[in-house]
Amino acid sequence: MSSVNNNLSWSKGAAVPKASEYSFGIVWAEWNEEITGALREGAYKTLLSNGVKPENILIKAVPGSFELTLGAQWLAEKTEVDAIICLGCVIQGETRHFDFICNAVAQGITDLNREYNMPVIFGVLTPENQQQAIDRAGGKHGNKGDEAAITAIKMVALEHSF
Ligand code: DLZ
Repeated sequence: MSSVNNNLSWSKGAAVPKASEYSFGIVWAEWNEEITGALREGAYKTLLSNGVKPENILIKAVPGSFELTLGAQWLAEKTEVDAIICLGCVIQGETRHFDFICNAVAQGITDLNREYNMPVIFGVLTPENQQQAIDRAGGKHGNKGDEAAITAIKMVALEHSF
C-alpha cells in the first residue's frame, strides 16, 4: 500500500474528473486536532481546486474517530451530498483502545457505503506515533485529506458514468 519516503498524494499524475456539479460532506474528528485539522483543510482545498463550489461543501465535526460513522450517517440521511469524506487520526497507544476504534470506524464506514449506496471515504490515519501522523497530514508523505477528497470525486464521477 504505502511506501516509505514517497509522497502518497497520487492525484498529481492522474486525471481528476470534473467536480463542479457535485456536493460533498466532510466529517472530521476533533481528537488529535493538529492532525485532523490539517486533513480537513487538505480535503477542503482539494475539493475547491477541482471545481467544487464552496456552498456545496458541508463540514461537520465529531468528537472522535469512533463518532465518524454516525456523523457520516446523519449527513447521508439529512443532506443531499453526493459523497462523504471521513477524516480522523487514531494513534497507536499502549491499550487496545486503538484496535476497537479502528475496527469500529472501518466497519462502520464500510457498512455506510453499501447501506446508502454512496461513496463514504475512509480518511482515517492509523499511525504508530505522532511523527508518522504529521508526515501524512501535509508532511513528507503528503496529505491524506487531499487523497480522500480526490477519491471522493473519482467515486462520484464513476457512479455518474454508468
Ligand atoms: C478515547 C480515544 C482514544 C484513546 N484515542 C483516540 C484517538 O487516537 N483518535 C480518535 O479519533 N479518538 C480517540 N479516542 C476517542 C474516541 O474516538 C471516542 O470519541 C470516544 O471513545 C467516545 O466515544
